[in-house]
Amino acid sequence: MNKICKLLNIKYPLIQGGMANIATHQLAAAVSNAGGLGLIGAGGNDEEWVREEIRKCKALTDKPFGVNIMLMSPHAPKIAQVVIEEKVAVVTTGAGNPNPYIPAWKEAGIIVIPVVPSVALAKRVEGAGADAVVVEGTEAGGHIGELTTLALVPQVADAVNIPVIAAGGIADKRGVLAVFALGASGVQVGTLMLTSEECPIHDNYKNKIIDARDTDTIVTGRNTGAPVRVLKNLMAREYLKMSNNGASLEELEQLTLGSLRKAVVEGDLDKGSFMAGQISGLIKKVRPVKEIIEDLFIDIEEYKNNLSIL
Ligand code: TUI
Repeated sequence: MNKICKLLNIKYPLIQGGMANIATHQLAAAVSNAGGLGLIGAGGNDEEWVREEIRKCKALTDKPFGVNIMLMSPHAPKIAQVVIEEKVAVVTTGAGNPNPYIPAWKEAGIIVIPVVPSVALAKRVEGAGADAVVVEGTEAGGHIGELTTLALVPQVADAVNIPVIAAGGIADKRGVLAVFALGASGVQVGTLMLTSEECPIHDNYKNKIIDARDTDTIVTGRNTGAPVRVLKNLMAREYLKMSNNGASLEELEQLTLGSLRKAVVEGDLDKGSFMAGQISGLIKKVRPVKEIIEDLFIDIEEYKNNLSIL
């Protein structure tokens, strides 16, 4: 049996990305009900919002699900406590080093899976007691590291003994097979789930991904230390101008999270920040979560056996 399926008690070795302002209880429950691991993305929300989302998710599924904690958020310390109080099965973290929280989570019996952008952080979280790591390449949407999935996954797989889940650039069977060949035992998908029927965001956001070409994403904030991949639009160009003119990290973070909300809720094509990965160009239609997940894994062994190399 697959290591990730066993660790998480799920049918398919798939985690949904913990996308800020997007991954609400509706999406998380749909993914868990379809046999993956759904995540509630805490993003910049406070601990009471997260508590409510956890309770709403429990009402929609009896399958395991998790919470993603965005560590740059000022609410992260309190959310770290709420996941313990609400007995969440799995915690994933992003945008920082989760080590200070890991002992308390392990004490509470929570499965801890940090998202890491480097070998160094993968080793550090393994040493602190993480159960697995999500290794996210720079192809991903949102806040990203420097290395590609192709280069990073095998290096982390060789450097740690815990299971590796690959993220960044995966949206079909070929992507799944590729990262398994690199040493991953599971996948995390974000952009692909953004385009699911159950994802509770404005249709303009989904359509912008469906319409995107391979070259339609851009990275803002590379020179401020908070690189964020988004679909190209007026907002992205404005952001680049502001950061080139020396705006502070805090100002830019405010701008990003505020404009992410504009994209998600209002579908504002000019002022919204449409976080999405480089694989957007591969995604051609909005489908139900169950269909998306089954399409990734059903008959994958046969697909693998048909690969011809030499
Ligand atoms: O976290 C993500 N993706 C995100 S978070 C987000 S909300 C946001 N908005 C504006 C600015 C910043 C965040 C949107 N998308 N993915 C996981 C991820 N984690 N990518 C990169 C990292 C990361 C980076 C540095 C993890 C750890 C890290 O460690 C630094 C340290 O302290 O050692």
